[in-house]
Amino acid sequence: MALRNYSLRCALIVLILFFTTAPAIAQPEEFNYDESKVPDYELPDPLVLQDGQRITDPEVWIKTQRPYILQLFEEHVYGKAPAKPENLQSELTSMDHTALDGSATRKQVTIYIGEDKNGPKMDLLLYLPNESKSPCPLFIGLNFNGNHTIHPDPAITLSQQWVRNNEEIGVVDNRATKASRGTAQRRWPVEHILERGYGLATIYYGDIDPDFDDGFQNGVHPLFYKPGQTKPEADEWGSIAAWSWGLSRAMDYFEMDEDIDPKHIAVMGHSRLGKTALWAGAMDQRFAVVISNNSGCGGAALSRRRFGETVSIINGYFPHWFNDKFLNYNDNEAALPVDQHMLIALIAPRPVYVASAAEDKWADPRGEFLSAKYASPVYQLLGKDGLNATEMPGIHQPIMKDIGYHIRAGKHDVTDYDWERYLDFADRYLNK
Ligand code: GTR
Repeated sequence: MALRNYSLRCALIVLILFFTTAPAIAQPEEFNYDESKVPDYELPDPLVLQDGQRITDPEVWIKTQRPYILQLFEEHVYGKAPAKPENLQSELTSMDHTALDGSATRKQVTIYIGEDKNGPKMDLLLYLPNESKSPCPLFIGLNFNGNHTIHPDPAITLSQQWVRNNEEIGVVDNRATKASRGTAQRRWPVEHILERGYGLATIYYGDIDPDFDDGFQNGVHPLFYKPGQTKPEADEWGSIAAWSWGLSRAMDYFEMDEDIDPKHIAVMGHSRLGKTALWAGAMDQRFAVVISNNSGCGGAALSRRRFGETVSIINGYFPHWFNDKFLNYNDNEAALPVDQHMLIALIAPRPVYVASAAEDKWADPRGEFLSAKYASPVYQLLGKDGLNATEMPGIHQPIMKDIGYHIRAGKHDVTDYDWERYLDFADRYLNK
């Protein structure tokens, strides 16, 4: 990693702790919130081939350009992840048809990544609505602090994994306690999602890779090292790619569970997990709908705008999120062969929803909107609408096209307003 200086590293650890425990994100010095100071920039055009020719045939996008752009993101941004392991095993650890006052079936499933059951594993929590069609469509989203935080339901297994210390949510010595139960329920309107006819699946993202920079010694990465390898190569997967890869492993499970309709799955994520949802949706076309909530830099926001969080800031705070090649673009965004509108374009023609929050300037709401806008020509080539808007809409004026977008009032967060839009958006495609 780029940061070898001890005191710099200590300062960063303090900052990371602050950033990841504070309810709202504070910003460091040296960032720009002034639209008039956004530098001039030129975006790579997703519909121009390497030889300069413009694509007019959807087949050329599908067969040539899409794989090429996907590989650029793998190589320069998120890193290459391994294929699906052959030895993936899952085990139903509990099932209750009378959960949530009888409205839901709760399943808990452990997905073992390698052969060794003491090695990395993901605990998947599922709530499926009893009163709706089966197999059911569902939302999957990774959570920040353990499955037990999304609902006070005492039957949810309390995570035993490393969790970032935070007394406010009952985490002591990096372990969850009973006081952690339900502490994130405000962000997960479980009953309402079920009432609307969807199941909900969630996994603690730290099951896949604990979110701190340990040189990739824990989590899933070491399982895939070649003999003698001790960390990913410069173009191999960082943590975001690993979390996304974990979502695909959950999808592998959905394909085997008769109660779930694997063709009608929406992947949703907030902030770093919104970045993750976008990358999962780009990599894995089995996700039918992709939702990015306040994903910002390295998510929906255009890197070249350098508004709020920049590539060098994010690589400085979170050196493990992207691959090492992404460090080449610190304060050097123009050299990137991609920008984030191309990430959204990779999801085409599947519906994607980008959501911003007005006070979340760190995530550059306008940059998130512009990505959605500049991805639209690819949707149009494939016979879809794209965003179908040239100007940024006002607050609480959602756009519900094949690319959806809204900006709501308030801070960096997931609110009921956001979920209501996602459910409406999903109804257009998943629950007909
Ligand atoms: C911040 C980071 C953002 C966003 C956020 C989060 O510290 O700068 O890119 O990912 O964390 O995930 O909550």
